[in-house]
Amino acid sequence: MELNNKKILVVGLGRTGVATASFLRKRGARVTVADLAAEQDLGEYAQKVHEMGIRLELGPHRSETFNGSDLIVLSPGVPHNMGPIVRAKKNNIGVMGEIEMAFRFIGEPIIAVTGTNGKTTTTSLLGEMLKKSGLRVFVGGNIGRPLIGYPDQKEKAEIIVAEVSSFQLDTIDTFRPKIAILLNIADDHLDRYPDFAAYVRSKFRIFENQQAKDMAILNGSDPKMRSTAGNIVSRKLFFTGRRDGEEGADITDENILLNLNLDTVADDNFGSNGSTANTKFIIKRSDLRIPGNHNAENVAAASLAALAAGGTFQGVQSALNDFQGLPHRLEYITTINDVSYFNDSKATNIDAVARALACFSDSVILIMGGRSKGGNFYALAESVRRHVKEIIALGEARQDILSSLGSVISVKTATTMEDAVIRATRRSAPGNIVLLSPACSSFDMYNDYAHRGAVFTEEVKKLQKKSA
Ligand code: UMA
Repeated sequence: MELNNKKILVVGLGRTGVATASFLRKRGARVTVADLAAEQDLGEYAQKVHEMGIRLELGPHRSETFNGSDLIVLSPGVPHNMGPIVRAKKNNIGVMGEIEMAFRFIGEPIIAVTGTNGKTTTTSLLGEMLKKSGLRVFVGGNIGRPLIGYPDQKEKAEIIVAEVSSFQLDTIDTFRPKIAILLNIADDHLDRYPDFAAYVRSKFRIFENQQAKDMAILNGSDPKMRSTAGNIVSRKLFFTGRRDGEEGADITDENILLNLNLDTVADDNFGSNGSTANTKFIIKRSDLRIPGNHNAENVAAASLAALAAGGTFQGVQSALNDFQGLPHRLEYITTINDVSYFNDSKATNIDAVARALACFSDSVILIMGGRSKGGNFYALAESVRRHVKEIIALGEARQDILSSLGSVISVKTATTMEDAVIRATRRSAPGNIVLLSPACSSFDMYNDYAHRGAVFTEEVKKLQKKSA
């Protein structure tokens, strides 16, 4: 793809915008970066673009700029169907997302991971399994490290592991992962998609350019995946809900049993791990350091992909022995007066909260809320009835939570995280759990989910000091 001297517009100036602008600049493109925000809100990103001597166009997007470009590259946070982009497409101006651009400059095989929940955990774990198998790996994508940064990286990898979001899949064209994992699909991002069906279609695009010798790793218990699997041309493995004669994994209360034909997996793009056909491996769930059935699924999917990509079972096992989970995902903070505090700030949709609650047998005081993404909070009624003692509702969605779940359980509202943590603590008894698991995005009160999780943790630590 020729970029030299091309007039290219990068839309959105976050991590992706900076990395894309730098990539294009190095290849001689004439780059402009456009962002809706004001300079003071773009902080170090604006500074980096200035340092590269790249033109920055801030404020409302201008159709003249879009229409006057040879190519437009979108950041994931920029809706691909907004007016100026639709008009530019009508004028035959090429539009692609950052992962599509990156794919065209990456020769190494890519394993892509998507799903509503568990993407980052599975991506990180898979990266570790391959590294522990002695392979050189680049882990990036939606995980926070744009894929477009890889081609200019000095140390070359043997395999790329990329977390991809539905937003990123909306703007692909030829993106073809050798192995694609779809973990699960539940209500999310309904503030950006017209309906759930559109979101599901977006997720399935991860398989659309795969060929017969590529591999799809799917959730066999999900009827949506079962019914769509027939349209996927690549080889299919089911990491749960495997049926007789299928390759994949079986998850029992005690074990994860992996069952795949390894000798046919390795092709010229992946190394061979020297194993033979119909190989079976057993992972003991008691060895896992991340809790819950949802994490067993993440482990099963990552293990299948690692073995298929030339990793070793020793590498898989060694990564599992060390992997303690990621911050803001059911992260244990501390125990005060026999009440345990967990930060699950990354649970930004309803399904993620249900998965978190299912991990606790003790009564939970649940702090939830933030900016609603259009989901229906009442969908939590059953898990709330089973696991929750009281809800403390916070942020813009607090009244919505109160009216949706107030008939199921006691719901109190709070205005700040400090207030929420204090109220939750007052309501707790020895043996209870205080869990922040919001079911909402954080942007009404915080920069992002990590900021929200950090504020929660700080408030819990303050309490701990007081009680010491
Ligand atoms: N903007 C415009 N015009 C618009 C919309 C937005 O100019 O119409 C501007 C905003 O003013 C802002 C910029 O776009 O300045 C932000 O772009 P961005 O959100 O793409 O920011 P990045 O920092 O590049 O982050 C993106 C992903 N963000 C989103 O998908 C919303 C990050 O995922 C990802 O880690 C990063 O690229 C690196 O690949 C975050 C995320 O929340 C963590 N992802 C969602 C999820 O996991 O559920 C999908």
